[in-house]
Amino acid sequence: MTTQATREETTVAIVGGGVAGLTTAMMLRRAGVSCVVLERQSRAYVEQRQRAGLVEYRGVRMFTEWGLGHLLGTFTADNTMEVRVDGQSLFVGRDAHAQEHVGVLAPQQALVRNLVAAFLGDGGDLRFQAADVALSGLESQRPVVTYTDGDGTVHEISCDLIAGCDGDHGACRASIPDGVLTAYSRDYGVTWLAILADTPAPRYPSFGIGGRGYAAGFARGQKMARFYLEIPAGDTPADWPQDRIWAQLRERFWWPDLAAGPVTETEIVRLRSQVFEPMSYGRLYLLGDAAHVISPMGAKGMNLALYDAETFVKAALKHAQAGDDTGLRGYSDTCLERTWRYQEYADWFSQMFFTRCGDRAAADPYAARVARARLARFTEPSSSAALAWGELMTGLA
Ligand code: RFL
Repeated sequence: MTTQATREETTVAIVGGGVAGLTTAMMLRRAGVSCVVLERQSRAYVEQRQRAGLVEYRGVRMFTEWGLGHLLGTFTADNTMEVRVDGQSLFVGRDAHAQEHVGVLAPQQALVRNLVAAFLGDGGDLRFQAADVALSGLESQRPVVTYTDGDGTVHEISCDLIAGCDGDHGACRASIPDGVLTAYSRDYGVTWLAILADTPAPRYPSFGIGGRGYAAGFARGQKMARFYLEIPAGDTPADWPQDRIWAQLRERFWWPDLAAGPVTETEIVRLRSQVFEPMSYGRLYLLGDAAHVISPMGAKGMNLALYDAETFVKAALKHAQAGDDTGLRGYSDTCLERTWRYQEYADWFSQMFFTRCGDRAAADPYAARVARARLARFTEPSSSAALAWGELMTGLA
């Protein structure tokens, strides 16, 4: 005997309850457009998954414009960055423009937690542990999303639009027929150990580059920090016990008294970037990591996901409220234009820090000196180079 699926209707079916999906849901709800969010994981899981930490100035402005600024918290960032090149400290981002347009330190899991609470508190429809999400009829006027809930009941949701917000390994992009999308990718050949520790972060976002290897450290709260160490490809977290982590951080930052604290999480991260074009197919629109992954060197992935959400919502509102599909037709081009500008920033940053100033500089000493001269240029407050850096940091470029 086959079980009959439960049939439902909504305007926008959102697959994935990460930052892209939840921001989309919250904005649609604010505008009075019905939506359902389907998230594969449990609420507890998504609320503790730690990744990004900063919503840049442009993102803060966007949240504020939508009346959602309170969801970001009030822990403002300082755009100053300290770069220790073979132990010599350089400061970037101290010009007036960068200092006036600061972002907010909003650990991704805290932002997700706040979005979940706000959406549910507002009566929003968010379903956790939605298994086996599948999409059909993408080229029709009413595509369908099916999933199985925790009790084994199969649900069929017919909708106007699908927001594919389910990350790089989700079901949405995989539902697009072969040959439609083109993937553009870059692997930097660099592996990081991403570390979370219960310890106050360095005073400023900090980088250690030079002959001793790469390290970086960022605040994730008053007493929580994210660190990165470049490590040999093939290493596993087991190769990096706590003592070795702290010894290497102190060495690469040239900072013998860097305070240690309990390491709570380590993860291997490969530095890569990837963009899929176009970002839509029929009635399916890809948002955030489902469409593009950006090297974590740029620290922009979460921010890009937020802007995709706003672009999609504005287009969906025109569709739902006025039957006007011009925004939906332009969605992919609008997002790709911004995505590639951010990719360029992350690529430039990665090249400058790794292959030029970094420990591989020995392979090309001329390029290393050129890169260090370029870096020094950004440290001159009020120079146009510093202004350009500030625009990229704040998201205003
Ligand atoms: P997410 O956050 O991955 O959310 C996708 C959601 O979809 C769910 N899902 C499904 N749901 C239903 N059905 C399915 N079949 C599903 N498959 C997946 C998942 O459970 C999840 O809840 O994607 P989104 O919303 O596009 O957001 C993108 C950001 O998460 C990502 O770009 C950033 O985390 C990248 N990133 C950083 N970005 C920054 O802006 N600044 C940073 O400092 C920063 N640091 C980082 C990062 C990413 C990292 N990782 C993952 C390598 C640091 C790290 C270590």
